[in-house]
Amino acid sequence: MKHTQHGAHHDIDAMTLTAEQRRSVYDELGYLIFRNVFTPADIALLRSTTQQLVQAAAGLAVSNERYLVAALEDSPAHAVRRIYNTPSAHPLLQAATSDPRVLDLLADIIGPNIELHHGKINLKPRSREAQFDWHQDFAFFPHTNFDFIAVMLALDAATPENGCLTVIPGSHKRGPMQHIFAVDGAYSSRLADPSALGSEIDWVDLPMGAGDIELHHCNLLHSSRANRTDTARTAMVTHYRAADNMQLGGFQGHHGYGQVVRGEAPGRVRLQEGSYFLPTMAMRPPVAASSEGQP
Ligand SMILES: O=C(O)CCC(=O)C(=O)O
Repeated sequence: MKHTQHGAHHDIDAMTLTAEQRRSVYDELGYLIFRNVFTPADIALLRSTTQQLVQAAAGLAVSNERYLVAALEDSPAHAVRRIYNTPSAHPLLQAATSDPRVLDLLADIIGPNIELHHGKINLKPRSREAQFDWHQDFAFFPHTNFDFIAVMLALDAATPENGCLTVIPGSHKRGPMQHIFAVDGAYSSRLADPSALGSEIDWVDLPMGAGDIELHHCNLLHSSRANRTDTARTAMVTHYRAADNMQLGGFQGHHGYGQVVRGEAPGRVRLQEGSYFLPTMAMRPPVAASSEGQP
């Protein structure tokens, strides 16, 4: 896979933009990057908490409801590639999911009433399995509208070499696409129509520094490659939605699911006109020994 170079707009620090400018860049590109939102001290704490949780999984060779493990290359051992359900994993991680710095950024985009959907930590041990195929998050968690956002907080620097996020800017405007889900004991989905990925020249890598935040629209096509280095690439990924957005299919019921983290529940639902594919897996929380449908 060829790696594209970063275009000029990808170096913009959305921290320097007004709320109106942030909305307009988000509408155009489908994502925003905010630099240095969390301090080095915050990141050190979140990283050591993550390390404690990873150490607690030492020797685990089969995934369970807390950990997704991957087979290492050139070694019979396994390593953690995901910690599920961060809001229930540790009080510090729970606090990070409702951190006002994050919610302030979100409020500019999806409004004052915000619900938590689910949270996880993605790690990239040196394993071919620790990568993400191209997908839209909406396909896994279809909702009544598109105010459903993933927030990625980098706990380590992410580079093209260690598997930073790659996106197709503007792809969210094409709306939800059909995904094919596979039940093979590991995360697996693919786009029904791979031609939607277009030309690699339009793919953009999003390097991040520890403490940076990337947020993206639920219909933004994104992926990330396996880590080809010995440098860690850890990211806390939390999904939020506007409180008038209701889920139509896919997994629900993660810890903290539907919790209002900012504002209030308006007691009504907003519908985005359209016809959407429902994921082909049952509506249930993640299950031991299978990460089926966990983007
Ligand atoms: O951690 C990454 O690089 C990608 C994460 C992602 O796409 C996801 O969790 O849905």
